[in-house]
Amino acid sequence: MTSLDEQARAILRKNDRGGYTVPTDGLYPYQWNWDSAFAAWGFATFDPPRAWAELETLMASQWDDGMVPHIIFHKVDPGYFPGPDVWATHRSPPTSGISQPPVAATLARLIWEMDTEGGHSHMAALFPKLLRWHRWWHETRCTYGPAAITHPWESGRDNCPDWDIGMEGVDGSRAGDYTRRDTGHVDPSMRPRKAEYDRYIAIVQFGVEVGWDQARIVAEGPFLMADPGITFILLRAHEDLAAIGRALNEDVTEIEAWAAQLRSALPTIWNPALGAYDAKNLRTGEFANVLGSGAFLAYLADASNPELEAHLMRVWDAVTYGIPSADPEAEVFDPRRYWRGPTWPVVNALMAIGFRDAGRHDLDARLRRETVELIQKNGFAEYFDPNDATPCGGANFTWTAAIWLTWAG
Ligand code: 9WN
Repeated sequence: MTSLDEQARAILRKNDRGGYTVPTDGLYPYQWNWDSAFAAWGFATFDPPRAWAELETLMASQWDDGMVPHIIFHKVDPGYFPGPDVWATHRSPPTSGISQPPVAATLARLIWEMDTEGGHSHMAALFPKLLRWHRWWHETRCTYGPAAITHPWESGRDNCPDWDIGMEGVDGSRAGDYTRRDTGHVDPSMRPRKAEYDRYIAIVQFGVEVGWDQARIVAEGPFLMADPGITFILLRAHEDLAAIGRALNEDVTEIEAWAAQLRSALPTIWNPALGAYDAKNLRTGEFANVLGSGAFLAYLADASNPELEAHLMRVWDAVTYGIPSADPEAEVFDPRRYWRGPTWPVVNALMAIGFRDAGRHDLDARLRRETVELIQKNGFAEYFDPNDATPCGGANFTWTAAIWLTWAG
């Protein structure tokens, strides 16, 4: 029996397609944005040059406007839907037309700390690209204050109840006929339902219709919601990018201003009725009234408070393993359905970065212990049932292996 460290390294090697890593074989055959940044962090523990290569491949697909897309379709694979033909962004290599949580600067900073000398030239070359991407977030997605998403897939927490009120306004009947591939790879009861998938596709179709004009998508698109998760991730990433810039003797005034502006917008996503940060439909101004993992990412940006912490302890104590993606006491809670209850080791790892920085070693130690137990019991699954540790979604998952090597194991 090989050790879990060895198994984790083998997963990263096996999911390596040459310069980029797929999240898992079969279900996700392309390069995904935030998965790739976690893969790089994992590689940094045993192969720093490969870690930098991962970030470089990701940033090489940056659009002219600065956006770094959520999927890069390096080699067409019929095993995933929607593929490049549906997204129709007409790029080479083909990409999707939305972005994903900007964890790259935060993880690049950690990788650089692990490879200070060897990583210097890589970090210096990546800095201007990360800067352009952060400018894109600021100018294109933060026009309402907090970070907005134009598609649930942009949040990375695709199917979480946070987006239900925004999805109600999307006409899924426009999607027409199509064949899903995800439900052929994993148990359909763990995946989003057809009604949600129809809407995902309809939102993509709108992007295609307007030629992926991001300003029009924000102004007129069928879905626009403030995402607490991305808001905290971006705020933290701005601060990490500024720290990287200072170490490189770059002028970081612009980045500091973005961070200050984003921090000052946090009260607009605090829902007093819920007593927590909350997603908000930016078309109507209505809060989702849903307590989810996005709110708890506040720790990553040093933005938690006692009221939020009381909720965190309540939802955490209500399950056995890890922090659940939705409130176990809420009606919508579904312990195995995609982002509607299960715990994600990768999200636990992000929260733990915040716990540690806040000096909350008690919370870090508990989360680590529970995440280790999940992986020891049931392997490197994409996510887990937080009540009984059932492994869910894809197996041999890149980011679960990566956070084992960097944090949990
Ligand atoms: C759509 C790859 C990605 C993750 C997301 C996760 C899931 C895709 C899907 O898989 O999303 O982007 O088809 O379900 O929700 O966070 O990056 O692992």
